[in-house]
Amino acid sequence: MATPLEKWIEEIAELTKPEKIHWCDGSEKEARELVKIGIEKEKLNGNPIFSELNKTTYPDSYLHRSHPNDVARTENLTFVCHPNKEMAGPNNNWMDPKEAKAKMLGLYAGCMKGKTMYVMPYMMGHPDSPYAKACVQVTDSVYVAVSMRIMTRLGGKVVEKIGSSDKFVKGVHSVGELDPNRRYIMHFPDEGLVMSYGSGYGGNALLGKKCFSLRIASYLGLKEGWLAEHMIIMGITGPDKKTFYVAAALPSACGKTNLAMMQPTIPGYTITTLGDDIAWMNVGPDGQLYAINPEYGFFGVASGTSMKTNPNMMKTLHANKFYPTLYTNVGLDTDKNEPWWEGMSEAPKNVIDWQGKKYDGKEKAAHANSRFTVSIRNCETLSPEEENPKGVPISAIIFGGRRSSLLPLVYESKSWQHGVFSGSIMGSETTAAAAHAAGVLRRDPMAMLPFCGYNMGDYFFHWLEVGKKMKNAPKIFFVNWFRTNEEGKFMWPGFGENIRVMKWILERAIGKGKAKETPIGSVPTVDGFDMTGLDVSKSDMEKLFRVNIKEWGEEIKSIEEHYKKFGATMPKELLAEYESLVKEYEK
Ligand code: SAT
Ligand code: MN
Repeated sequence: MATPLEKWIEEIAELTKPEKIHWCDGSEKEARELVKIGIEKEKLNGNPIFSELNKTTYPDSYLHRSHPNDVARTENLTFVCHPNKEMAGPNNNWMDPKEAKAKMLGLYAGCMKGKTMYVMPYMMGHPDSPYAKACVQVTDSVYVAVSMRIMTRLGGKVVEKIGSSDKFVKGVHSVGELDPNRRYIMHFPDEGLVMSYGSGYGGNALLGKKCFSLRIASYLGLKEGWLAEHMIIMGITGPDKKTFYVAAALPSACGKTNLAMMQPTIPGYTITTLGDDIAWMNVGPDGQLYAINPEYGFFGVASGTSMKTNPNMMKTLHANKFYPTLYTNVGLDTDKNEPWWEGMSEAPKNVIDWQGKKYDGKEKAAHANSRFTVSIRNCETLSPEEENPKGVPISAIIFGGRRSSLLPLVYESKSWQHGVFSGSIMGSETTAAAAHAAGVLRRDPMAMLPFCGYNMGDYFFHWLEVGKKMKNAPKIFFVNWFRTNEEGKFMWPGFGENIRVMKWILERAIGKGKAKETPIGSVPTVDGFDMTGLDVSKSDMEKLFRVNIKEWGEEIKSIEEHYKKFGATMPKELLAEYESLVKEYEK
């Protein structure tokens, strides 16, 4: 008797008509064979799928160039197909599930003719974790198959684990013609199914990542009482050798991965890394909040990563413990056959850019969204708790954003509800690197706007509900590394110095530490903040902690506009928090 998994694979093969079906076992031998196919046989836009980099300085590392029209997630082509539009909310594109299915079946018909279909059984989370989920993705891309080995716990005993059950998360992926007009990423939350066509890139194609672990999982979390969040997880160990764990959500261009791997500047402190992108958080049997990282690798932005911004990531990229490491859309130093990107070092003499053209310093060598894909097992700062199936207890939740004014370096929310309010109004100013004008504020609640798989008003409500289930809810903080002074200069040095902020957060989390109350929450007092050996003037520190509610007029108007978008689904508790902020302003 065929199992539901075997039947499903048969159905997909019937539809897509691959020449061969390859069930991935996740072994290194297999990965080496797939890479070889990508070097010798398959091409993309005239380039081999993989080219081997310098064997000595970048062993087991490969360059991949994607199609120039396929270099980032495509939110406009991403749909969440709930039975009705209201469930998807104003934060998602919606299509009727029947219509979406019909569209995808049309695109998939015969799309793998002459190709191999890779069947990838994988776990999101440790296989023994009560919070892990068994998944199966098919793909016709060897780049995706190799990437999934790095990013997930692929193969092993997953097929056995699924057995005769039909409860596994399904992903169907084909690169199709890489035609943006025939590109869709469709989510079917009720079926635990993702269908993706026409893109081979990152979050569009590695369906265990944003598609499942955030969009579908956030909806599962709503039904099952847990949280799937766009958060890093890190451990912080102080001089007393006690380790505390925090989870943090920061919008893009705020140094999220750098924070997860930071090198602390205060003696006696070390950090350990558990994840740089996604956290699944459940209330454990003891009423505490526990987090696991469902992923097993980093898909990090290469541009700007350096020994200064993230030395631990640079070391991770050279660790060469787990095969292989991929570089996508970076530049290439042709003398050394090494990857190169802006921010890494001075430009080498001979570079070709991410599209293979000679680099002349006018256009960027690496695409702004160039990436590396590397196993978390290579991580220099990996936490030993990464493999703990129970996850780690979370002492503090941190939200953040890039704000040049108004928001202090750090503040502590007054309660769980007030913390949810601060997450719900979270926003970041755009940087010049993005396609749009610099300095425009974009609200991105909990850094989940593109990833919440259902109506965001209901999501806020769910956060409030989870808070009520906990005995000992973590305190919620907000950080802003980007406040500027009168000359427009950043006042806070950031990077490894951020440990000082973490230290204060942990002191507050255990009911210690000095703080001053303000209308938006508590901020550090200058004498209660570790400034030993820090090159920031006392007056800048005072400015960094300053909250002047009289400056909040525009902000309040903008929050009102933001909340209006979610209409009647906005929880009344958050509207009440908004009202009390207005009262403080009007006082
Ligand atoms: O492409 S991914 O979604 O994996 C990365 C990102 O855009 O954040
Ligand atoms: Mn992300």
